[in-house]
Amino acid sequence: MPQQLLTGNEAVAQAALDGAVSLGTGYPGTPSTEILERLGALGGRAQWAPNEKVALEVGLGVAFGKARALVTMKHVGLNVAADPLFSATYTGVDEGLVIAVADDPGMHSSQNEQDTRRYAEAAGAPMLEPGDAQEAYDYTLQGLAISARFQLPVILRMTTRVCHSKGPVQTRSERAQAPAPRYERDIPGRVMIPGNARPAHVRLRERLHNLARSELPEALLTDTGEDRQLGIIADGVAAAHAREAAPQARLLKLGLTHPLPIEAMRAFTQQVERCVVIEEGDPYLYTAARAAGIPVAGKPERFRFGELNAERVRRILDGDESPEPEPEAAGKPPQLCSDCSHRPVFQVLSRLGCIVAGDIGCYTLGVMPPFEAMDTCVCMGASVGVGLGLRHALPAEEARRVVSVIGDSTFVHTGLPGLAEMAYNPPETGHVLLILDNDTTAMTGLQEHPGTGRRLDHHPAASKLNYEAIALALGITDVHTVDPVDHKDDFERLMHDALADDRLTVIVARRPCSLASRRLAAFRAEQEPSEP
Ligand SMILES: Cc1ncc(C[n+]2csc(CCOP(=O)(O)OP(=O)(O)O)c2C)c(N)n1
Ligand code: SF4
Repeated sequence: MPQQLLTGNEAVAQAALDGAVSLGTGYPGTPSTEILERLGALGGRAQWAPNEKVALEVGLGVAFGKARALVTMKHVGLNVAADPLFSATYTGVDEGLVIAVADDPGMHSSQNEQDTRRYAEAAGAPMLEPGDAQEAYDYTLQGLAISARFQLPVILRMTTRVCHSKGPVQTRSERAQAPAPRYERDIPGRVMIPGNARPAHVRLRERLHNLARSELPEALLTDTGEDRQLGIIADGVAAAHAREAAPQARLLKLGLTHPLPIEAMRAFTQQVERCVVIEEGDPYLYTAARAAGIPVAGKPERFRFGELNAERVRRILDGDESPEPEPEAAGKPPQLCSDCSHRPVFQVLSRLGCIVAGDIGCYTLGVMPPFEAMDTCVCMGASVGVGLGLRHALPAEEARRVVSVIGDSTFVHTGLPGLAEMAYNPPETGHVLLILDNDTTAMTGLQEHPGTGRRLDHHPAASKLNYEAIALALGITDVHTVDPVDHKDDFERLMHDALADDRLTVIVARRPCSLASRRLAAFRAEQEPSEP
């Protein structure tokens, strides 16, 4: 079998290709972004969706058409995609659909450390948890097979370490044969009106039950070590930390973590004197085990936060309550690039004393000194709604200082419905929406989106969104475009006038991200035919 040195993300992409996935779709988000980029680079069909909800819906459509799909996102993306997820488990799928979701324990690049395992349980989706690159490869293929066999979308739960750590991966020598797509009508199974959804829910529970009773839960666990005194139950990368911290212990490593192999867990605990559950994030395995009456110990609350490592696992196993060493002093805080087009914007917002309902992207760094010009940042797209709420609530003088600031990728992702709300329920003082159009999704590594007019591979797309036309179409008449770098004074005047006026205004501050411009120029130079 061929062997390659791959990160977990690269392994998922390779498995998608080898497993005959006909379409990969998703929305960028660290630590998941490279999966689709790699799939595209390997020659697979990979495309960015405007957001995770749309990505999952597209993937579901592919699977309804009896073809295989991979959908990728970071953990918070699953919040956006939760609506289709909870019904996709009811409708089921006709072919393999794997949803790769990357959690970020320790919040290296995220606003929270939510645990995707809760979603698998809540939505009733089977879930696989790789602990290294090889398992990322194997479980992606397993996920496609399980999905097709039990007709359910499967969640592949990754974490930052698994996504980004490299390891040797044995890959298949032959690619799977892609199934022949075709449409088979199934109205009761696909149209989730209450009369169809009620039996669909029963069907979902039966499918999960069948999966739990199949050979798979046992086949996907490993039971290693001889020790009869200490047993450890672990999942994902936590199992590797546990093995390092307690090489002598008996270790039950779970691959399928929904539905859980509860009876195998029970039998395991009966063969050891003491059994401890080692898991990152929420006490998901621990709670399930205890609810089933399985006598396991868990971890103290403080280990719910951040990533685990061998030393932290040792502390859990030893009941060591001494304070953990302070993390090494963080390096220089992140800053906007010196020639970033967001800089002059935040200088102006700071000078005008704005109350800034902010959003997520490079521009969130407008919160840092010297600007300190961001007052809220909740989740992608929230700038518009939060800004409107502040405008509704505050006394007029203060309300007139409120501006919503959103990046171009974020505007396309979830800002658009906010703009509809702004047009529909305008505050008495009006409102100002500032779209920072730097022609890229900079924060996650310069990905394309429907507003750049380029596809994932940077070649021209079929269309390019026109934000000004969208605002006009929604009924907002005061729409401006300005380059905040070359025409900073004009930008400041525009902002000043818009805030003073009680109208609804959209200002598009358009200036490409300097890094993205350089990368695009290099890409175009590469594409030019070389001289004979
Ligand atoms: C639901 C969700 N999906 C993905 C992400 C990851 N993410 C954070 S900001 C961002 C977009 C940034 O692009 P843009 O709004 O254009 O701002 P820029 O970084 O270019 O300034 C993405 C994809 C996230 N935080 N939340
Ligand atoms: S990558 Fe682009 S958008 Fe991000 S800080 Fe640098 S110049 Fe600004």
